[in-house]
Amino acid sequence: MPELKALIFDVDGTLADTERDGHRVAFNLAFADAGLDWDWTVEIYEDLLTVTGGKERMQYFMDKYKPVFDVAEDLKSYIANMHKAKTAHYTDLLSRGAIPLRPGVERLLNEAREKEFRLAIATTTTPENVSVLLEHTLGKESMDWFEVIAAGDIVPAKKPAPDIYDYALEKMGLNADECIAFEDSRNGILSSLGANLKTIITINDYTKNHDFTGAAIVLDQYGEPDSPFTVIDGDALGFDYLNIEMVKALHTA
Ligand code: XBP
Ligand code: MG
Repeated sequence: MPELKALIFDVDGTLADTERDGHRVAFNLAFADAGLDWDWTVEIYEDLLTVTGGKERMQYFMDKYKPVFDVAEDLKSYIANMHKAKTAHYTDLLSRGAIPLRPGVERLLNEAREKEFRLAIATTTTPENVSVLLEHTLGKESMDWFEVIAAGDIVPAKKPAPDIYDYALEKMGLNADECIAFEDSRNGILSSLGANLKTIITINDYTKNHDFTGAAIVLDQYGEPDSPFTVIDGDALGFDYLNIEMVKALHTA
């Protein structure tokens, strides 16, 4: 196995728990702006999360839950406009500090930078959403920590397709076996494994029952030196919080 050179992170659910109290809330605010009484409850949103991409998710919702809903204009541009409003609400929420990073994320990123690992992001969310999260958690300069931020419509086929990871690898000029991916969901791991990347999973409330076959390890969180992770599946190789030594060991294992 070649030496580990880069860490590639998913954003939603992995860096931060953005779905329930961020994206979901922003979708509902955009629906209200448009005069719609649609309410994406915490429960319905679990089903909606089977589709990645906000525009694609709205289309799926209409097809499944509002089959008689009709708009005068072109449906694609109707969805695109409503999605713009959703992004505005989401960035507004996050710029007010609504969502923190998950435990251990900041520590792991700092350690990776100290040890000169290369960093990238591979996500289906809109680029502005990544910037606002990073700026309001790690500071403005953290945008420069990631040499590639592969996000949103930059590739036509979103996760579970491997395209977004393939894109990040190509931009970095690295092979999959020189990198490791960090994910939280079934669609995420299908995408990263599809790009031949070893993948470390941290679960959250929405993804705790997902199938993570093929993961290097499944954890509840990265943990901190004084607050260990719980192993959901796999061998933690004697570690009790995720640091670079453990990431390297999982990459070689
Ligand atoms: C993230 C998503 C995104 C966000 C919404 O999935 O599915 O669609 O929920 O973002 P992953 P946009 O973590 O697997 O990348 O509304 O900006 O599309
Ligand atoms: Mg995710």
